[in-house]
Amino acid sequence: MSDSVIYKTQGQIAYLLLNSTPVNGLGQAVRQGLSDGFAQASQDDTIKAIVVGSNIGPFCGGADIAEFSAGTFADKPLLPQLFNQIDASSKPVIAAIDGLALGGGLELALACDYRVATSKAKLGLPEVHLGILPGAGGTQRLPRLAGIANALQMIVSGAPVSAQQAQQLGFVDLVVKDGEDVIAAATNYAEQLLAQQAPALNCADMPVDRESLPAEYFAEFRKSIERKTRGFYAPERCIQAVEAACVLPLMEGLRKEGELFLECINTPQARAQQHLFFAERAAGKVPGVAKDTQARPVKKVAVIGSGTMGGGIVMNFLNAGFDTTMLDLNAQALERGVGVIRKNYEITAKKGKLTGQQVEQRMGLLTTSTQYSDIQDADLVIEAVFEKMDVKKAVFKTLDECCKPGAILATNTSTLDVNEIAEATSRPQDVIGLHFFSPANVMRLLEVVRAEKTSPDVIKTVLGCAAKIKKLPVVVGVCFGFVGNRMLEPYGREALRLLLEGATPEQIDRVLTEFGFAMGFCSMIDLAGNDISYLTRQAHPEVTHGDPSYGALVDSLYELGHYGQKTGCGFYQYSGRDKSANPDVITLAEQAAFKHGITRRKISDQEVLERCLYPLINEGALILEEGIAARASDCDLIYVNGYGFPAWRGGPMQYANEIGLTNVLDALNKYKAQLGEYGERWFEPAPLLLKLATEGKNFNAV
Ligand code: T1G
Repeated sequence: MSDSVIYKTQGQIAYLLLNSTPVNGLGQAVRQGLSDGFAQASQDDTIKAIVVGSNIGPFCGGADIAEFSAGTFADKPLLPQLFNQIDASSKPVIAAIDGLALGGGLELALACDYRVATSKAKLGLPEVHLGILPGAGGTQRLPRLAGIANALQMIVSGAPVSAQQAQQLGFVDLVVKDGEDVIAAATNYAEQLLAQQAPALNCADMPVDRESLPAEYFAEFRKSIERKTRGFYAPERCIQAVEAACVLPLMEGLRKEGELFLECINTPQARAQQHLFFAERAAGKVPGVAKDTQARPVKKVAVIGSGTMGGGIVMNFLNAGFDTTMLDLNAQALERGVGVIRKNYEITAKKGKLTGQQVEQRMGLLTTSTQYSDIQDADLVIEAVFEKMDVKKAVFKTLDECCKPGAILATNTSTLDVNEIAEATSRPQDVIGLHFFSPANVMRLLEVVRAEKTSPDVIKTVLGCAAKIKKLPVVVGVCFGFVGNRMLEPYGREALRLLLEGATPEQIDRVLTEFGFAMGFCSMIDLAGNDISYLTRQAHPEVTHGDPSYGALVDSLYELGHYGQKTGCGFYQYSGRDKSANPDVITLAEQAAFKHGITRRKISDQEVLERCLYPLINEGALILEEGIAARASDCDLIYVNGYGFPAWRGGPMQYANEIGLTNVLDALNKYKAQLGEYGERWFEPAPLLLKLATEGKNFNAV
């Protein structure tokens, strides 16, 4: 028997202990070990009960996700058959759950007769987050043990429950204190069962309480999740599987589950979501930052600037329990900033997501000051002042003079050169960019900008802080716009150019939202403010590469004071929550087209999509060539978590992998040829894209 599962006996009890770091993933070796161990225990007449547990701590993190893309998840023994054997066992099988039982890990436990768990254990079926559904009995056994409604909620949300909740829901029999030896507790439980001659239970004999739910229950449930699951394939299949449990006997229900599982596993969505799973794990591995690099201690945090970004950044650290000082030279602004933070917390409390006590606890960690001397002992300082180089340099010069040695000095700039800011201090090795996304207390993404001299332990430290404030850090290099805004530039350029050539804001936004973006480009720029876009371009004229038509429509709107939502008019007109077309935009587009000698024509939806997305992808390839991003999946994480790119497509680079780099290349070359001088200027394929497409490879090869 492989050492992936340890088999041992004690008296009349046999133990199958999963022994595969890091999370007992149910790869082929573990499946084989379980199958062999179970067969041995079943055939041994001296054995009256079986305990399934872990030899490495966490019970089981589920199927080995890496096997899906490798195709080895179908190597025998198969999980469903293995769990059916365990479920049908004539000897009671007890699961001893510590830490976590997720996916196939929970399905293994559900196939057991009884479950003992430690109080800190997390139990869940997160498969829907991987674009699949529980494929080893979860959709059939959980409804029998916890009821249809609870099972449906757990399976479609993918959210875990605590051991106590699982006990209330009926699929955990005993909860023991955290830290208690769960194997010993399961052994006691098994001995009690044997003493009571308790029967082995078989899920096949357990009824499903369909009658307890209204006839339209599933229809209502579908409606309730429609908006948030738009584009995802798996949620509907999860519902169909649970519906099957309501009408089919267990074995037929399991067959139906298996069919639906295979339907999901071969979808672009499943590939995309599993790509993002591993992308998040890979993002934490930063070239040049050794695993054993020591992080610096961070207890006290200071944020310079009490505006929208400053306040949002402060809230992250208060939420995570850090002593946090908000500094602003302007006392009124500071007072206003504190007021906004408290108001935000009170709104959250009104929604029942925070208690009054938690609001006061967070506000209690907040200190304000107008004096830099008050933050000299801060371990981490984050500057969030006006986006002007001389303003930022002045702040960093002051921080350099007043902050203690070893303090990390971070800038929240979204466009400026972090190397230049670092050189304004005598300690550039302690300077780093922390680019939060607005609203900073909500958006999960954190672009960590590594400057030329940023030291590895500074990077290690901010990655640790990011995890504590529940952010997803992605490390990028210094260039204009870093990764996110730099890739957004060609996307926005093309959307604006297409408006001159004949598209409408409604068409552009419809195509992009139908593609899956949370918001179309014209609505997004109206939200962010056309003035910001105009002023950023004024500060960085080099982005236009001498193209006179570049951003012409934004210039016209800016000159008219049509900044977007903030002025009630931009690409659309706004009155309150209502948004309507702004006919002036077409007139302004016609005038700009005439001025720049652009022929207006009917634009197809396909052209809108390709011209907005492919240059963005192409810019991603340039970024990879320059080493500004360490891997293509980092670009995907940035777009999915910071720019509303649909997660079910896995990000722009994964999307390119899915449609084929050759198709992206061919389309770029097509527009390069079709659009004359403009095409020559803006549709040159990146050498890396050309190379990979020519070699028949994709961005995962980088
Ligand atoms: N398969 C393969 N590798 C896994 C894994 C898994 N299920 N879970 C974790 N890893 C790796 C991960 O890539 C990382 O590797 C290391 O373990 C530590 O993970 C039949 C079909 C368990 C809560 O969705 O949510 O069962 O980067 O950094 O923060 O119905 O990992 O070190 O090389 O995340 O402590 C369902 C997925 C599978 C759970 C631990 N299960 N895992 O979090 O560490 S589908 C899941 C997690 C399934 C059945 C179906 C988390 C975790 P490396 P980590 P962590």
